Amino acid sequence: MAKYQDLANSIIRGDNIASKEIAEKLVADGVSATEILNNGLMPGMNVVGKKFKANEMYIPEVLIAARAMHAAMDIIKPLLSETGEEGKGSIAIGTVQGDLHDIGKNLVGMMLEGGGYDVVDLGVDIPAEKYIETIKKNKIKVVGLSALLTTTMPGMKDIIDALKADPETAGTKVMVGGAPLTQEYADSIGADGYAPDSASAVDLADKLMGHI
Ligand code: B1M
Repeated sequence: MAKYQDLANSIIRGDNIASKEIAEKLVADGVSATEILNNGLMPGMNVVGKKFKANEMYIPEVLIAARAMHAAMDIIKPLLSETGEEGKGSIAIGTVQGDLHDIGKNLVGMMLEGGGYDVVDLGVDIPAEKYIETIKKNKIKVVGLSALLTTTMPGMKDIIDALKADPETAGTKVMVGGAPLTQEYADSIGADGYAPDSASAVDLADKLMGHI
């Protein structure tokens, strides 16, 4: 559909007004949030990633693209949350210390909310102490760690070790995700689960929370 390409293009050129309007139009036409995400937003962000890597786009342009992505995500968020499921418990999520990437983490948060969870979103650049404090305060059983950089991935192990070292948080299950991660890496740092994308993050949360 040409509208999907228009949406992807609006992300690539960082036009947050157009991305919002096209997302609104697609929603009004009855297109599902998942289709908008998979056919418009993700392809757009993938092009941004490729151009960034090839030095054809620079940080300011990527940030503007991220703003356009968030503008469209705000439109589809209520649809992602409309599954009718509720009351499955609280999950805390955050991007690990040193890492400012939050688009994927925000998507995971939206999908978890849609899956019936109360999500405590800590934000980005989160040190171990902050996860521990939040887990204790909110009696969190599952915490999600996101990392997009190979340089910040190792910080996940430090957080997992810190959680295990504290009797009050030792039983908390840890799920990890982010583009550079693999199941093997997740296993090697002692995570309880790895999800490659936001949809499988909900299945994983259900498993870790004992719902399936
Ligand atoms: Co960054 N960046 N960036 N960047 N950036 C990457 C990650 C990079 C791969 C680009 C590249 O070179 N091709 C590269 C990392 C290379 C590496 O580590 N080997 C990179 C770099 C190098 C950097 C800087 C160091 C650049 C610099 O300063 N020289 C810098 C670091 C800043 C920092 O964090 N300290 C930097 C900065 C930025 C911006 C600020 C400009 C911006 C972030 C804006 C924002 O997030 N608000 C940015 C962006 C946007 C990207 C790319 C282009 C896109 C990331 C994204 O949002 N993807 C990215 C290239 C790429 O990935 N193709 C890149 C879309 C998103 C929906 O996917 O985040 O993978 P993703 O999330 C997925 C899954 O991974 C999974 O589900 C999500 C949905 O399906 N998932 C989870 C994610 N978290 C999960 C948690 C879970 C479960 C699943 O459980 C808890």
